[in-house]
Amino acid sequence: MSFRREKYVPKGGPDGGDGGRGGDVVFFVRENVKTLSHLKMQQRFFAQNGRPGAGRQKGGPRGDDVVIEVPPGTAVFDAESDEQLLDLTEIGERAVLYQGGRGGKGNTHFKSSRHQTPRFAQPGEDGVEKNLRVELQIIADLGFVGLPNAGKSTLLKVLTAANPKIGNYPFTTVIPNLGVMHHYEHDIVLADIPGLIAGASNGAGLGIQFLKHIARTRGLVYVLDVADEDLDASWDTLSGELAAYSRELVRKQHIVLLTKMDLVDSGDVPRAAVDDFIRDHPVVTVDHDDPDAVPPPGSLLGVIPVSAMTGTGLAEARDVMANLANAPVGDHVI
Ligand SMILES: Nc1nc2c(ncn2[C@@H]2O[C@H](COP(=O)(O)OP(=O)(O)OP(=O)(O)O)[C@@H](O)[C@H]2O)c(=O)[nH]1
Ligand SMILES: [Mg+2]
Repeated sequence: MSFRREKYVPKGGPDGGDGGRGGDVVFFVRENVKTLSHLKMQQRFFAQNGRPGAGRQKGGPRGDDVVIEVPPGTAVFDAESDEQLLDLTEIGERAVLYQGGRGGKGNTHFKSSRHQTPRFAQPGEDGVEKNLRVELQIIADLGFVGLPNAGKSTLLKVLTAANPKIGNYPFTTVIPNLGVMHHYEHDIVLADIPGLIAGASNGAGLGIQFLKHIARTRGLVYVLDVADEDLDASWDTLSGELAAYSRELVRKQHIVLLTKMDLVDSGDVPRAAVDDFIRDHPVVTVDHDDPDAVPPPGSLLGVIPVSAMTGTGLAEARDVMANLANAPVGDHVI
């Protein structure tokens, strides 16, 4: 996209008024705008030039603003420097990205006792022309994180109406999937991102570039495969990579789903590994009826054994996930 604003250069007569200001470039967050697809149709936006000043010291009217409507979750970047310019999350938010250029000064300003008939006026400021990149960052309530092949997409499929690709190989998911989980009167948006591997925070694998998609979630759902050789090692890899990526992710409340429990029930995987994990990872209990009971940031609020295949534990998982999505976010400092 490209924005262009121009300034009128007034050529007032001897009693010339000032030129009007150029219009502003404004982003406006509108609730019923859901995507950025309209920006694919129109890629260039112009705020209007200020209008010329006129004789008899009449000032020119201001140029019209250009207002670009975007959904909540829109981030605006300078396409050249990659600097983030706007982070638009609130419905109704109105952000002036560039102010219209100042109007020219009519020649009446240059009258003086020695210069009774000034034959010059000051030109208005030139407008700016910028290339911007506009990105919609998903605002899900909860984000799944897990190693590749852990079963994240399968859980999204059974918990929501989403139909993500599922495969018995790593990196089946290459772009994030979203699904809506209905839980009583609440709709909870879940984000499934590609699997993370050790070194992801330094660029290994696929997942880390998608962590920004879960950066705004209210909570994280770690998905661990009970068939993993060492559940603790899987946990350490995931939490280590998230910590290396950003402190903010570590401060999120989270739960663990120990998935593929059907493999334990069938005897293919020893139950002891699951019991040990639950024993070694105590959860913080929260009194949901007490509004002041806010657990500290980064609390583990549940460890639930589940199976997407048989449905074991999914009812409890839904309840715990709903609590996580609606949990108050504390402002403790750690
Ligand atoms: N036995 C069993 N297998 C499961 C279960 N959930 C998922 N699987 C299998 O595990 C494999 C991986 O599942 P996915 O849901 O694609 O895993 P993922 O975590 O999304 O994987 P990536 O997208 O590659 O990170 C598939 O073969 C699934 O059928 C389960 O509850 N029990
Ligand atoms: Mg997947």
